[in-house]
Amino acid sequence: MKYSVSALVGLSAALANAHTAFTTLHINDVSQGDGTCVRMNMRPENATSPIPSLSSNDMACGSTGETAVAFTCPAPAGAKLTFEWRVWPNREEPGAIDPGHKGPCAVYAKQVDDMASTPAAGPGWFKIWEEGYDDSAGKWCTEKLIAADGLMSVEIPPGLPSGNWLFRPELLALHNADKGDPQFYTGCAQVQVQGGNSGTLDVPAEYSVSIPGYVKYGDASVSFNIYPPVFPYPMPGPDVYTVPSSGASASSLSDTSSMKALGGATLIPSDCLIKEGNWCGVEIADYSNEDGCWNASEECYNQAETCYASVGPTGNRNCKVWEAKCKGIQDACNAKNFQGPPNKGQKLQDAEAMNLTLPAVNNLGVGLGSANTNSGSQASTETSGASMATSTSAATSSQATSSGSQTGETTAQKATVSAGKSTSSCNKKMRRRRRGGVRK
Ligand SMILES: [Cu+2]
Repeated sequence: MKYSVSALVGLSAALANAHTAFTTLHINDVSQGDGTCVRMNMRPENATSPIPSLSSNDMACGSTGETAVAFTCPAPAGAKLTFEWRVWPNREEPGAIDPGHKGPCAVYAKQVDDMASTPAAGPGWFKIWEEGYDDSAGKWCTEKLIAADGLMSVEIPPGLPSGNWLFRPELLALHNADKGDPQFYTGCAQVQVQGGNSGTLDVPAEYSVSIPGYVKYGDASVSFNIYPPVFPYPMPGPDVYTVPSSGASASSLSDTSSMKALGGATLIPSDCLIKEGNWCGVEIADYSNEDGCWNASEECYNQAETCYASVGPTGNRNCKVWEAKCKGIQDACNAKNFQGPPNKGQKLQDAEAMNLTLPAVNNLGVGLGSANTNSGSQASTETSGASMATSTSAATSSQATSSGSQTGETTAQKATVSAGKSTSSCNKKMRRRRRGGVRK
């Protein structure tokens, strides 16, 4: 029973179209692992393609996004979420999105009773952050995203009730919008908010939308000509909804059962020796004789096969790490060392670790961190946080209002694109470039 699984599965190369995909979720600056808790298009051949139609259910969580992934990531109420976008989901090359893809960004949220079975498509979505065109910086949101190495951060509104949530980052590329081809990119993060309000959030009707349905062909926001643009740009979708921080908004307090909050959600098992996407490798049972050894080897390779079969466009690096463990068991069996498993319970080295440094979220409506320049972003003001210390004046940028209209402002959630690191040079020492907060 010697065989190698990696030979069975070729990692499809692909995707040189310079589109983009949301691949990786970070919670409070900790990467959850490529693909973990992330609904993305699992078909490698078009994983980075835009959503084919504005009326498609794919608009909710991307193509194949109606299918839940196995794991849901826990996050404390008010946590910082960072969404990572890549041209090459497997990091084969760096880049967030082709520079020709200019347009706005947003993040939506939806509470789901059952993570596994509540449809993503349909009603219940509201916008927690957006940014369009920043006049003062002369940049679209996507341009700032590129400058931030594809990293976009928002704060979970502290007033959100505990429970299962889908968080949906969205990019819109407008380069062909005037020709009837607006290109949306999206995906969803499966998150279980913990320690928040109880009950269900009542989102006022004017802020609550269906996806698909919240934007239609012909709308000004998706027909906008960027060559040359005539501002202001009308943002797609509803205004950002500011979630009240108190429990006042938590309407029905009757159901506080934590069981319901857990509905359909499987958190990452604590006994994972290593994880790839939404697969987790668990230790092989003890054995003490020859048969047991070979059975253990086989069980290990079976897990490897499951790993390779489960991977999406982000790759299979950790499946290979797991497979090396299996090889170790096999080698021990051949050496007639029938006690095992070797290195029992030892966590395996994560081949995906990238040592990113994600800057703090800048508060309330601040858009993508626009470097240390004066570019400022959205109007919002009440930013806080260290990097913002100097920024006092508020709605300086006149355009904040003109361009993004309802962008951010006081409403939006803390948001910024963190000045992250290149997603590509995973093995290199990451640059320590850090883009501070927005200065006005
Ligand atoms: Cu594209």
